[in-house]
Amino acid sequence: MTGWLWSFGDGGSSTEPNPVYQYNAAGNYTVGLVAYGPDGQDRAVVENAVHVLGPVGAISVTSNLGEASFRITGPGGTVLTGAGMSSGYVDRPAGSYTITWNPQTGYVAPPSQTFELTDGGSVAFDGTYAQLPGPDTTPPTVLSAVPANGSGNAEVQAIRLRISEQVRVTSGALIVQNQDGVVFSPAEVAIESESDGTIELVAGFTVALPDGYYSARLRDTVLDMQDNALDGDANGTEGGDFVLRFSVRPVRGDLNCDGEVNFDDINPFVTALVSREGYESRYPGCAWLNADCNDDGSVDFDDINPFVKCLVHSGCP
Ligand SMILES: [Ca+2]
Ligand SMILES: [Ca+2]
Ligand SMILES: [Ca+2]
Ligand SMILES: [Ca+2]
Repeated sequence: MTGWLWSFGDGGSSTEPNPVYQYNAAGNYTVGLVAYGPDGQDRAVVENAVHVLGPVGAISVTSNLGEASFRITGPGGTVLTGAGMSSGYVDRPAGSYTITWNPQTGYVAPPSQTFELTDGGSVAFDGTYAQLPGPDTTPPTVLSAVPANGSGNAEVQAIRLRISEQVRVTSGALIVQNQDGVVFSPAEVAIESESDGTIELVAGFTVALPDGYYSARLRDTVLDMQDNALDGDANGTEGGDFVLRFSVRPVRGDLNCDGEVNFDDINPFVTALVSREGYESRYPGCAWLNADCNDDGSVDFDDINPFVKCLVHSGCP
């Protein structure tokens, strides 16, 4: 060979046999070579032989959703698409990149974001899909009550019911009555919301409830915000009143909680004598200590004769 002519695809050329050439701009270049010798010339052309990278950086994409997918537009209209919770791109030309998240059923897509990628730098897109609330199919339930179900109380001026979620309470939904069917209407029914999402329904009376045996019934006309009816009977399906039984200053000798002391109290008295637990489960709301007819703080066989006296006198002396 006696001569060489290189063309580098960007207008540059060289006649060196083994030239070193520096490109000034990123791109794909076609390199050609014409070699001369005593017998003529040879020509070789290699298209896209050189890929010159410009200033580059890295892009990472993260999201909170496996089904996530996105589209990134970059300098010169380049488009990157991807999916999943994590993607990465290297050697991306510097410039402005904008991500657009595709919609996913049941979610609010993250907002679009734009970042400037600098040479040697990196940008990180992070998108959070927010789940749309699904329909509420869970009925509200009563979690606890004050006074407690089955308790005897010195004084009751308010009934407090802890309910699992926000509800709409219509008038007449809470009915409080004593053993004679006398209805006690609360002066005020207030709802107090707690940070854990539960609420407390407070029925306050202007004066303490008179002595007696009570039932407080919260009817299943109480609805949550999606119209699911109260599961007051706690059987897991909506509907069913919640019933609370308690007593105020119970009447000694009245073991069946009807406000009177008579022969109907004999069987429950025997039950109370045998087992407090058995009595309280059999007569919820009744006070076990009503069987303490000699007033010594316990229920035992010493109460039998005093109980008989109470029976005879239709009430303990
Ligand atoms: Ca609900
Ligand atoms: Ca139910
Ligand atoms: Ca009775
Ligand atoms: Ca006793």
